[in-house]
Amino acid sequence: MEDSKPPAPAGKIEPYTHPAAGWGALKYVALNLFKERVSGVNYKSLFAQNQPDGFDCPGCAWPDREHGSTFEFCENGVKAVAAESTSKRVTADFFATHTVAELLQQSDYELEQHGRLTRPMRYDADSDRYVPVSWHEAFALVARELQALDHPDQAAFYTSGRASNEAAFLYQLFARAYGTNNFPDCSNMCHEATSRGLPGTVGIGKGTVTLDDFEHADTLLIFGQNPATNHPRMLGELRECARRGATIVSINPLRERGLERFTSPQHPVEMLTMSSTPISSMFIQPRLGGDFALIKALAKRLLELDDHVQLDGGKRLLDLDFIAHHTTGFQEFAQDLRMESWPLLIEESGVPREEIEKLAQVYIRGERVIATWGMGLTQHKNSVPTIQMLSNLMLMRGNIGRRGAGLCPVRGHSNVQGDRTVGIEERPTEAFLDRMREVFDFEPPRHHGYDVVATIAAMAEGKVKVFVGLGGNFAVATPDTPLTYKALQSCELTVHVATKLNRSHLIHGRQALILPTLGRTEIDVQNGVPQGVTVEDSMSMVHISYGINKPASEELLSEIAIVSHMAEATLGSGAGRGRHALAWPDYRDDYARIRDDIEKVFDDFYDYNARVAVPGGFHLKVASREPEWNTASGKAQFVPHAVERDTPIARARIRYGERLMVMMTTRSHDQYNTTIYALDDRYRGVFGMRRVIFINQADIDMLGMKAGDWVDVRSVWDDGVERRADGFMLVAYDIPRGCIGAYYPETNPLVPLSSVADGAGTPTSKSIPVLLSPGVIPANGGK
Ligand SMILES: Nc1nc2c(c(=O)[nH]1)N[C@H]1C(S)=C(S)[C@@H](COP(=O)(O)OP(=O)(O)OC[C@H]3O[C@@H](n4cnc5c(=O)[nH]c(N)nc54)[C@H](O)[C@@H]3O)O[C@H]1N2
Ligand SMILES: Nc1nc2c(c(=O)[nH]1)N[C@H]1C(S)=C(S)[C@@H](COP(=O)(O)OP(=O)(O)OC[C@H]3O[C@@H](n4cnc5c(=O)[nH]c(N)nc54)[C@H](O)[C@@H]3O)O[C@H]1N2
Ligand SMILES: [Mo]
Repeated sequence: MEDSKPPAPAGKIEPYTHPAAGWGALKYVALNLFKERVSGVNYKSLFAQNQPDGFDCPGCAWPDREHGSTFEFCENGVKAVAAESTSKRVTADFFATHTVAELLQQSDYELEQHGRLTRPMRYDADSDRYVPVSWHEAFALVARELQALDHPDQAAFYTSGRASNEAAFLYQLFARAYGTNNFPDCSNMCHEATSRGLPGTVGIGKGTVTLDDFEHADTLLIFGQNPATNHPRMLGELRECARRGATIVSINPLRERGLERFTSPQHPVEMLTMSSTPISSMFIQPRLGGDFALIKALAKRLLELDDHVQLDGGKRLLDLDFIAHHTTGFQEFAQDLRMESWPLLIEESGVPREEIEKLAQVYIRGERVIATWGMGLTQHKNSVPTIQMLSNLMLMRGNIGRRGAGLCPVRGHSNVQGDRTVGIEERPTEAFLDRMREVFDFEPPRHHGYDVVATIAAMAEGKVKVFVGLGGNFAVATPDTPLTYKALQSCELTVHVATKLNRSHLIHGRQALILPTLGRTEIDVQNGVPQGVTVEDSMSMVHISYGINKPASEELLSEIAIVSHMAEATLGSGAGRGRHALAWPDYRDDYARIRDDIEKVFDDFYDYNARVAVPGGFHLKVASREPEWNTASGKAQFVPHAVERDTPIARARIRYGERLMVMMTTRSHDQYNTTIYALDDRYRGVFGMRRVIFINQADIDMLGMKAGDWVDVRSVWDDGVERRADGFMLVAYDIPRGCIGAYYPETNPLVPLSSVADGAGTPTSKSIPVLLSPGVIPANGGK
């Protein structure tokens, strides 16, 4: 008889009471380096991160202070570098001893632990194993499959945001010369709502601030972001702001500990005296997706207060001069605000009126306000209206295009912004395509292509048959997991350019390739000359990055080499679909030539090679910062929006009452998107496990359960498909009623493919209507 003792929870819950970073972070860094067996020579890579002559940190897109001379310590940057610098290897032997079916049994965490990929591999159906393939054969296979398609739109080219400007530019050149605009990319799941929302208000889909503005801001509104985990270096900036006396407000359903107090590892005195700096002085906890109503309420309150001072003859609160000279649409917008109902805004935001009024006072007192935001604003149905409403609020007091003030979307992947800038865009503008035609002398496809969600649907319907991934983990990062798996498995060919093994390599098409590549930390020599690649950070600074570590294997090729070989094999010199031979070998021999051609397509990259050679690089022009408005009217636009009442969530709530929960899916402290480094989420007090649900104690009571109980989760979506994820432990947490939080990617099976942000197509990963029912502890204890 088997031992029938039920499994015990794999970890424990222990609320965190210390400041963010500090010694805790240092301890974790040491543990990580040990676990990854980072060798002595590779230690030095930690100190070359974000240095003028080092590499750009592959962690997040937060900018650096002039790529400063001191080592900018960042716990999660170290984890990202350690993960890439690991001495563990996935060899041909490894694949020979594991079938794909066996590997599929391993968790994402276990797959990550095998280390770096070392040589190209091809899937062999007879043995259900990956077997060695030569680079030459691999490229020939890609070419054959692409050439065999009836139409170029039967292929999709995914990009994850680590690809450099050079790799991304070549990739889009290849796919467009081949004949498609099918560019699903991670930004479709990330800041797409920002990229779609801001052009309609300020004329460009990017942030308007630089680090210099942080030095001058007196008020910072941090919406839906967890910087202590996802952008740790941002905390250093916020620390300086707080010490200068700036007011920092955190607007987040969770009171993230990392925004409360911070001990800066950069400041020895703070470390030695175990002291810390308070960061946020005000915490507003809207309900999930309630930011739209909250921001609209702030705008309405501002208008009301302005009416009052007008009557009293006091100083106006609206920046009338700015509104008159720089904007259009204010009258209609103000009219809509006046008509809006207070009770509705309060109800929808989940924030009491007194708090809204207090926050409005903070906003009004600010002379120079920066609003930052992350995934908490971008992954909802109403994300585009929310971001436009935030832009409206900022325009009312002229807080855009002025020193110390502005919009600051905080991007995710280290080059996700740059990839978009250089053409990874499924909806390209005519002007850009015209330029491509002029410079490269071929007719690029004009009709728009598929984004992430459309690509999955198209693969599932058999319309896309070849999937190429330049980095990332498409199968795991995307919504509706079982459907996405089926979609990928119905492809003729799946190709992944990757540094480490992940589940996407195992959820493969009829034929499949894993093409291992150099990471950003590694030396990339072409023709005997070390090559640098360039990236654009979240504040539009472009700089060059040189790897310093010895490559993980001699057989690795750079992403640029892989893309150019695929292109050359597919398009040939005039053969295949390409009507013109492009200079593929020249590009891979000398990356400066790619930059020369980027400059020909995009005017703002003038003198590209010269300007990135300067330490710290250069700032790419952001018109709305100047301020110049690239909108139809030539001015910034106020855009009114109504509170949307008949939503799937509202309908589900009518049906299920208070049992209906809205779920957000977020990152733990020890993960990088789908890469799970370890099983802790230190600041939220979760250790050794990931299958948890953060929930209000009153909701636990309402369900007739207690903290520590296990539940199953089922989505409420009216397409008849059952979506479920089972076995999560309830953790009582300070989160608004009716809202729950859990980690991504475990919860992705719950996100319906058709649940997306209006106008952006982003999966609504932060607002999924779900029901909880009693469940049992999983065999692995909820790891
Ligand atoms: N170490 C590490 N760094 C990373 C990443 C990583 O996984 N690990 N990922 C990178 C990537 S690609 C990205 S996009 C960024 C992501 O960085 P973040 O934008 O910080 O992303 P999340 O971890 O998803 O956290 C979202 C935050 O929004 C809050 N939130 C959720 N819903 C709402 C809402 O409706 N309203 C408001 N106001 N807040 C809400 C959550 O409580 C949480 O604090 O980080 C990047 N950096
Ligand atoms: N439910 C839910 N889903 C989400 C989110 C959420 O908050 N909730 N967030 C969304 C967001 S913001 C994003 S950005 C996506 C992320 O989606 P992706 O970008 O697809 O996922 P990552 O986990 O960042 O990709 C990690 C893989 O990239 C490969 N890799 C790492 N470095 C390199 C490199 O230098 N070159 C190459 N070629 N490969 C490399 C490794 O093989 C690694 O396994 O997920 C999205 N999905
Ligand atoms: Mo992201």
